Amino acid sequence: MQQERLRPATTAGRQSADWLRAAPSLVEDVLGGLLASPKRLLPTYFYDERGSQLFDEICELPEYYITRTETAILEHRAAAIAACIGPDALLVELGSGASTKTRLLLDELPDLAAYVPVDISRSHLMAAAHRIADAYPGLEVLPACADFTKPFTLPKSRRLPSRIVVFFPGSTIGNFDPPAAIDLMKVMRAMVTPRLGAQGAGGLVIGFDLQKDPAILERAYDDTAGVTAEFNLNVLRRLNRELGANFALEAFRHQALWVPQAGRIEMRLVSTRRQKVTIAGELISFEVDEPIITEHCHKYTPASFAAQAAAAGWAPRRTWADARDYFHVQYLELEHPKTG
Ligand code: AVI
Repeated sequence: MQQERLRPATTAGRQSADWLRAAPSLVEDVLGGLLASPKRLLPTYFYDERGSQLFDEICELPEYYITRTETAILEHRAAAIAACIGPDALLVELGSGASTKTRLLLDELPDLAAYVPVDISRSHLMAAAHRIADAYPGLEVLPACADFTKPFTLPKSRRLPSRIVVFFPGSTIGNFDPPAAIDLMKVMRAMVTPRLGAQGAGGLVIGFDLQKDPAILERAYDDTAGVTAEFNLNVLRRLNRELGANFALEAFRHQALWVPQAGRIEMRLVSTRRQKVTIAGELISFEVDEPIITEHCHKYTPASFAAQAAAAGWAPRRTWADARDYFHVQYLELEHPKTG
């Protein structure tokens, strides 16, 4: 983990999905995934420069209700959420990206001990941290460049915090399969256990998407303008460029499929013909209609999310929903605050 003090940065900010860039070894992961059955690619690989732009466009699409809905909840409920966070807290945002939604909370938290945006992309992290520091002159901003799926050291604030609260919006938790999501929520639990002078038991403010009419879900991931299809196919373009692969993009089609038994949307790239592709010297064969699974987007019921949270030691305390009950923002506390 590298800790950063603020210094000038120029790159424009983005939405909060930079954590997905944390790829240890592209060749090994890609070959391992494509030689497996079914074939898989990590969603990590979506987020090259173009993929990041396309994700920003997705967030604005009429069919992609997630960003808009969560933002509306935060706009309306910021004061109540801030009351749960309480005075003098250290607020840690995971995968902070442009820290756009965070401002809604910061507006209601004038006495925060410090704000710690955490992101894997240093340029985006520093640019966003600067903008926040400029907009909130009294706030100590302590950006941390880290892969938040692994434990890392939290920076120390000048003022002693009363407690540590993690903010994890965007339904990014849904991109983790249940065991990995539980592990991540355990990492969050460890993050908020009393330390750095913080005496009080910590908390978590998290956004998660709910199960709903499959047609609405499938449209959110297969929009009429074809932006999500382009976002999905862009991963093959990236492999062609970075690994010298020879994917013919026109020989794959985008698919977003609701899988009810798993409670998730599966994004896939489906081979439209029998073909062979060379990647880093390896030949990969595709049958007609054979898919590569590129992303899982889990959708929860209130009970399924509570069960996942409980498995990681978290108990829900307050929940805020939109009028259609499409999305929840939830405040949780540790079930056993003393042991963390
Ligand atoms: C980043 N993540 C929360 C998005 C989602 O909805 O699962 C990624 C995405 N994939 C396709 N559209 C958006």
